[in-house]
Amino acid sequence: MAKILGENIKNIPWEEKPEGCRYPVWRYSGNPIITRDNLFFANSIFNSAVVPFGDGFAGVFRVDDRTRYHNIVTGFSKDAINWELNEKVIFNGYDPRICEIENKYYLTWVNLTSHGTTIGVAVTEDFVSWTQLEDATYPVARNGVLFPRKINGEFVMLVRPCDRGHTPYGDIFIQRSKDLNYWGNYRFVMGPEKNWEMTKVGAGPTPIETDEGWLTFYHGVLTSCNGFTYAMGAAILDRDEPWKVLHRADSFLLAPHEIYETVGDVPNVVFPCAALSDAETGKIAIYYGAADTSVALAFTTVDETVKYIYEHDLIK
Ligand code: BMA
Repeated sequence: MAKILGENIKNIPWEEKPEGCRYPVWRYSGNPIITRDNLFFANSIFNSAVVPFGDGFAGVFRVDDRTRYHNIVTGFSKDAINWELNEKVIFNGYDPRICEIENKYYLTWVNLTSHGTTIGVAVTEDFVSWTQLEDATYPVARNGVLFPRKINGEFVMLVRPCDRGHTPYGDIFIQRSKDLNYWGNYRFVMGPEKNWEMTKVGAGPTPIETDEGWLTFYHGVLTSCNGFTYAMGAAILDRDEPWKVLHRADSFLLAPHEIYETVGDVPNVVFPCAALSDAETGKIAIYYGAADTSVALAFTTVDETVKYIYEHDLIK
């Protein structure tokens, strides 16, 4: 039995695993939970992230508007399923992640510069006023994901160097910082291994601390004759030296199979950006972008996922 080392979230959204389901991750029956209808100026709302906040939840949402520009807005929810999104754009850019560290909420996102994308960083305590820090990378990088606590006194971020386009390669690296200003101590974490992720991999939700290591969901990309297919994998990283991959599933845990994942602005995309986890019950709720069009929700438990990783472990 693996154990989550973290907070209890009593009101974590949840549905039991459907009878007969043999997979470690199952979808919410009401998917997608957020669509373009949540904001009048949206072409699409997807690749978004949420955290517990107050007695409910807060989130940061990718809204591609009707000029097809990339914006990030905030939103709030009592149950983490029904969301009120704000019209106010807090930053331009895309694929936001949100991470609570020592009672502050850190937003990392793909920041747009004239030289290519960087990892933007901003901090808030209330989701209303934000302080933007220095970018955490030079161009070009995407998928910057912070760990939810300092490790050996340092902030740690997963990051994916890339090119200015729809990068045909990509490995996950780690970088560390004492002050969220100067970053260094870069280490390779992992690259593509199996066919389903052969083109590139990138970090997903904030890693979840367990007694087995950091449970880390990520996306892997396959190039087929019809373009990219994005699916979700999982690995367990060492708690003290998280660039060491202890275990890693050889196969995806969630891939585009449902209609809202296979049909949309970019077909065949499952892009996880956040996970809520309840230490007491081991429940995990995963938020993912579906087909670059909407936000969907899936469930697992720490036991289901860790068992699956061990049974399909590509680390010998
Ligand atoms: C990536 C990012 C993601 C997107 C994916 C599929 O490069 O732009 O935001 O979901 O492509 O289009």
